[in-house]
Formats: sequence, structure tokens, C-alpha cells
Amino acid sequence: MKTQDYINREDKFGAHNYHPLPVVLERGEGPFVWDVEGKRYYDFLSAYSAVNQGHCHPRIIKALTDQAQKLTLTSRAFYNSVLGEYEEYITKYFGYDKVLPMNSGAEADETALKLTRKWAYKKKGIKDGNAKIIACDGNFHGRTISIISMSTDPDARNDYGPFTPGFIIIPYNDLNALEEALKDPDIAGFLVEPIQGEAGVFVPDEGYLKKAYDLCKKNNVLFIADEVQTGIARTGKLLACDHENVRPDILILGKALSGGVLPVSAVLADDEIMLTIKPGEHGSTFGGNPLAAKVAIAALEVIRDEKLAENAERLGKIFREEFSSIKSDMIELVRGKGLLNAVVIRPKNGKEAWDVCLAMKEKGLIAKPTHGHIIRFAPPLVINEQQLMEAIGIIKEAFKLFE
Ligand code: IF1
Repeated sequence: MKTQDYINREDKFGAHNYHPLPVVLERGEGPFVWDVEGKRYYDFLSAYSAVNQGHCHPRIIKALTDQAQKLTLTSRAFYNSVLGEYEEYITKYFGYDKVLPMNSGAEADETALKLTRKWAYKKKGIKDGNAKIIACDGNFHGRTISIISMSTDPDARNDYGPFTPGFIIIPYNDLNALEEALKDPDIAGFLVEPIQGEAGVFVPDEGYLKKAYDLCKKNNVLFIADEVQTGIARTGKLLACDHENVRPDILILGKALSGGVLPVSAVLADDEIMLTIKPGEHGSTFGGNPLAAKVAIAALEVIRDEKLAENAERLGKIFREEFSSIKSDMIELVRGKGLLNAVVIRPKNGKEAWDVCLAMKEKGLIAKPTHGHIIRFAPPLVINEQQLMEAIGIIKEAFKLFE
């Protein structure tokens, strides 16, 4: 079978909820993926920052295969020998009292919303049913009905109503708007991405997160950081909040928490918040399964032992410097932190971001546009300087085609 055969088969039997780049991947290792015709590519999307540790990291795969031959799932109806080890490891790793293990990022965000409402009624004393949560314009927190109820992206929310009430939307990176919204005594939490990924890698002003956190504390409101995409070393620190020494009241993790091997997400908080949920009040069949637990421990060990946050910090600076030297009137600007970067593309002669991505694909690098005119560049954090420079060479050659 050739590439087109695979594409035709998916088109016939699969839902059309994505429009992928026309490349069919078969194998991955480190920063590379290979297609069904054996062609190698630099992966500059990293499965939306889920494979920060590189594709099929041997240490994570070993943790998976070892545990897979012992016990994969017990449900939480019973204890198992691995979950406690993982809970102790991850809570000490990030510095919180407790973790609530889930699977997808959306489930972790939903869990954070439920925790915030529980805390509002049980601790803050907001009248039952009145809790409100502030979110930002341009947010992306997942695809469930309640999460898209706070989305401002028509593609994410159109024709999915009726929506869940209780969300207040304010502009991102706007402290005055937050201060104003916090005057409402029924506000329970402020949910924010430290850098808005899907919106096009919007990095807020220096100090925004810290000042937002302080405003929340002044108003007895929970600061909830969605680090599903920005966490796990992607932006050059373990967490994007670490750039401003902000410790979220509720921390949401996903994606690279498993190194892209399994869906593993987590919500971390201290006892005052976490213990508002009692036995039987929340759960998940696969949440905290032994396989995910062992995989997540290995994935976090790799981040620490291979100093991937430091690598992301150093190579991210090189990437942005190199990019700013590319002379192309299609490049409006490049922005980002660590190895989460994006380039805003100015269309030229009817060519746009998609065409640039097709050109890069031909030359051996895959990336995908978001919102039509922005290309996100997010390679696995295991990429080394020589590989990064080779990848940048490919990107430069691609832009030359449009001169
Ligand atoms: C898609 C991008 C989108 C996320 C943040 C929670 C979730 C995500 C900050 C939910 C998921 C993925 C989902 C995927 C595209 C990708 C994405 F920004 F990473 F590019 F959509 F915004 N919080 N992001 O980024 O996690 O339930 O997917 O495990 O849905 O198209 P999930």
C-alpha cells in the first residue's frame, strides 16, 4: 500500500473530524518519524507536545512492556501495588499534597472544574449552584461539552449547544479585566493556560501570571493552571508557571506526562482543595491504572535525568534567533518560549501556512498550521543542536521556494 491508499481507507471508514497533512507515519524514534514509504522527517509537532521525551523513548517503552506483562488495570474498586508509588512520586516531583489521576487532558480539566466548584461550596461558602469560573478568550482546554462551553472558537463550539453555564470569559493577558471580573463574590476560580497553545502560542506579558495569581489570592479565588501543553519541560522550565515562580492552586497535566505512550493526565492540589471530593464523588475506569502509573514515573524520570527543560530553554533561544534571520516576506513574526514556538505567516501570491507545511514536508520536516495562518514549531525536547540546525536549514529552504 502507498500513502494515498492509507489516506483513502481512513477517509472511507474514519470520521472526518481532522484534516491531516498528507503524510502517513509508521515509525518514530527520538525527534524523527518515518512514513510508509520509508522517508524520514523531523517531527516539529511532537503530537501537540505529547512526545517531549522523543518518540518511543526506550526507558518509557521498557516501563510499559514490563508492567504490561504483570497487571494493566484493576479499576479503583481495589488497591494496586503501583498507584501509591506513582502518587508519592508525582506529588513530590511537583510539590503538592495530592494527585487525582485521570486519562485525557480534557478529563483533567473537567476534574479541575469539579474540584473548583466543590471547593467553592464546601470551603469558600458560595451558595450551591452559583459558583463561576473565569476563563480567557482564545482558550483551549479540551473538547467536552462543558469545556467548549467556555471556548471562544466557533469551530470548537458551534452547533454543540446547549452549553454549561457558570463561565465568565475575559481577554487573555489583561489584568484589568481580571481585576474587574474578580469583584463578583461568586467567582471560585480562574482557569488559564500560561501560554495559549492553540490560539497560536500567545506568550503573555512578563509578570502577567504572577500578578494574576496575586489578584486571585487577594479575592480568595483559585488560580488553576492548565499546563497540559506547556508543562513537562516544553517551555524551558518544568512548568511554564515556573518562569514566574507561580505555584498554581490546581495544576493540570497531560500529554507528555506519559511521553506520548498512553493517555495519562493528572490534577495536583493540596489537601484543602483535593479532599473536598469524597469517595464515590468522582472517578474513571482507567484513571490511575498501573500501566499508566509506571509509564508516567518513567516519563518524568526521563525529563529530569536528560535535563530536557534546560535543553528546551537553550535550543529554543537558538531557534528564535535563527528564525529571525530568515528573510521572507511571508514571515510576520516568530514567538514562543523554550521549544514551544510559532510563526505567523503572511499569505503571498495565494500561498499560505498550509503550502509552507507541504513544502517543508517534501524536504523532511512535518509541522501543521493552526488557525490557518500560524505554524507551530514544537520538536521533541530530545532534539540536539546539530539536529535543530539541520531542521532550521530545511525550514529556510522551504521559505526560499516562495520568494
Ligand atoms: C485536538 C493544541 C489543541 C490542550 C490544553 C487541554 C487539552 C489540550 C492546553 C485537552 C489538547 C490538543 C488537542 C487536539 C489538538 C491539540 C491542541 F493546542 F495542543 F494544539 F486542540 F489546542 N489543555 N490539545 O492543548 O487534552 O483531551 O486532547 O488530551 O483536540 O484537536 P486532550
